[in-house]
Amino acid sequence: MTVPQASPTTDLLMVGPLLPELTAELESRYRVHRWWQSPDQAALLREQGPAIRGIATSGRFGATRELIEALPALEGVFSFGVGYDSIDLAAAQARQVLVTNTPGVLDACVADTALALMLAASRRIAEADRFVRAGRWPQEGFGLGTRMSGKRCGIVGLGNIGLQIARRAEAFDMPILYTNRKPRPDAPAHYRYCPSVTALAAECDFLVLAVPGGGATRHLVDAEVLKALGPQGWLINIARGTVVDEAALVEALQAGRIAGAGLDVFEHEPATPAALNAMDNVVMLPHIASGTHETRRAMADLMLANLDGWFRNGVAVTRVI
Ligand code: 8YV
Repeated sequence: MTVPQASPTTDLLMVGPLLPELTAELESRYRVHRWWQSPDQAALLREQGPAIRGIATSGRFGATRELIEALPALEGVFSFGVGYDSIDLAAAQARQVLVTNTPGVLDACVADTALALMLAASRRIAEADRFVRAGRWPQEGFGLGTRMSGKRCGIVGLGNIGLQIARRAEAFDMPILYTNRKPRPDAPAHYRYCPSVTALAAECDFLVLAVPGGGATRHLVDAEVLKALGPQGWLINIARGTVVDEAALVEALQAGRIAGAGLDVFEHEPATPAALNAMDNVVMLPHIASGTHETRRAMADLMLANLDGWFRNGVAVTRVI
């Protein structure tokens, strides 16, 4: 994407570290203030705050009400990532501050990761890798895994990412079931709608979470849902850690109430429960579902297009509000 270089006269507050090349691009086009590295944040707000017109952030760092309210000239919060549960939308709305995210460009990679977790957990891929590296193969046999092909895939949240997961799961001959706030009218007719997460969990083998985070989905997967998923069922989470009651998940795994889990996100990430760390039937990733060179570049381009679009032409490309 070729974008003419702007003179760096617009002030941006960068909340936390972003891709190094994105940071360099931001710094060539804007006057960037690095919030997380500031030794005196109060002084930064006092001295630079009145000039700051944009917050550059990510799903990880978000933007709090305090920060949004502390910047009188703020026009927009520009986020790297599709999820915006860490951004205080009500505070932004009240200030008439726009919020942008990076939808669409990461759907394929996030869906790829969901399938990778489904296979890794059920076929014991990570555990088998550890077995070989530990030099155990010559002495011992490695036990059997669970077949994934043909099993029922239950998707919680049939948005764009959910649809991409469904398409991939169909290539593994998996019947698709889903739940959503309401049935998706453009979903293929053979995808079966279930009215609740518990009903879906009871009818599928892989329960795959693809809903947005935030208050509305907090602990959507609780002890009751896990019980319904049952001892042959696998929980896969590429959404947000907050969607799962993690204490209930640990308990269900310890009691053998579900077969295992594949998790890219955690309730208190980057911290993960010690109990999960010790379980071979749980595959854990450090929130990397969108983490490929190609997708992160596309996310960076979209974030830059939002910033440049707004500050040059008053039009952001992908607005949340
Ligand atoms: C990013 C994500 O890793 O897009 C999202 O919502 O969770 C991920 O793609 C994250 O936004 C970066 O912090």
